Amino acid sequence: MSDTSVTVSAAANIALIKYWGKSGEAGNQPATASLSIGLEHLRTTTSVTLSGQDSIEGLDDKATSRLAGFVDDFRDQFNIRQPVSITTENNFPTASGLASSASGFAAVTLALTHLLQPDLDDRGKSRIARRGSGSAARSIFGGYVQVVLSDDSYAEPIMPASKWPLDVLVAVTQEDSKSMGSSEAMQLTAATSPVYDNWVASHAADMEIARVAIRDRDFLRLAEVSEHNCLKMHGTMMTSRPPVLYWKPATIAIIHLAQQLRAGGTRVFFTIDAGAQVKLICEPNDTQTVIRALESVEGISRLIETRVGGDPIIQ
Ligand code: 2P0
Repeated sequence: MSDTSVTVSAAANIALIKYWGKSGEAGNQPATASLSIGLEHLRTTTSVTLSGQDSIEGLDDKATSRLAGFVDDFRDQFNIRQPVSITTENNFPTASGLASSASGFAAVTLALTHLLQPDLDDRGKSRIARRGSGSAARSIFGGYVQVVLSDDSYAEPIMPASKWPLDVLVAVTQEDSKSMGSSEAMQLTAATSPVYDNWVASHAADMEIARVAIRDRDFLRLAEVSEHNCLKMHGTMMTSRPPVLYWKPATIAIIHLAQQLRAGGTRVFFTIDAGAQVKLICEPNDTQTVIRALESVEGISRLIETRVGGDPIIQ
């Protein structure tokens, strides 16, 4: 770390209570709150150096222009003109429902604010990251995190990972890019699904149940509300016109497996974001049982093992 250069590692997160839908066009203002867990080992590492001219390395053309727009927006907000060189790298597959935009925009936000706006508080950083991607507001923090809805929504930590260490398995069932990006799919859902309004209206109740379950470390309660909220989000997507259907056969097979395992006493539940991958949240004593059970499922190309965590690291 120096006054002119910084490297930041920020982690991906997965929402147990989902953000799906925006309340306005600008700044990714979410229509719903959300509650997430940080993923300790799925990270974006971003270096920012103050330089004579802007440059971005490590991303494809589409992601590069999205990041360039974000950097311009950041400078406009704070009336800064300083050019920056950015290099960025993910240690997990991008654009397949593994939330690379969350860790990516959180990492660049933390690096830019460190160098150019060092007095900004965590809430301010979270708001900036949200402008890059709604889910990035949450990756400013590790552990258990919630988004608070306001005129300028932001995330805040609700419990550190150390207070309730859970394991997370990511079953990759699709290696290529998902069929439709999140922003476009959200817009389509809000405009055409007949159950979208109900999704928004019933959201606060799910948030409250999840918050209490986390406070009480009540695994079964968190499992029930998380699976319900996930299926409700996907039901809302699937009833759009045209439908947004991300799942693969293996996605459904893992849903059944998780429910069977839990009925037999194994502490596991599933969640699925905008993609085909299934994330399984397990109590550490049961993780090996879940891994063995997954061996019988066809169509899993990779299993990533991680745990709740993901505090950002500034070097
Ligand atoms: C979430 N997802 O809460 C939800 C659940 C996917 C399903 O946030 O348009 O990349 O950049 O704000 O954050 C993925 O969407 O969307 C997402 P934008 P983002 O994690």
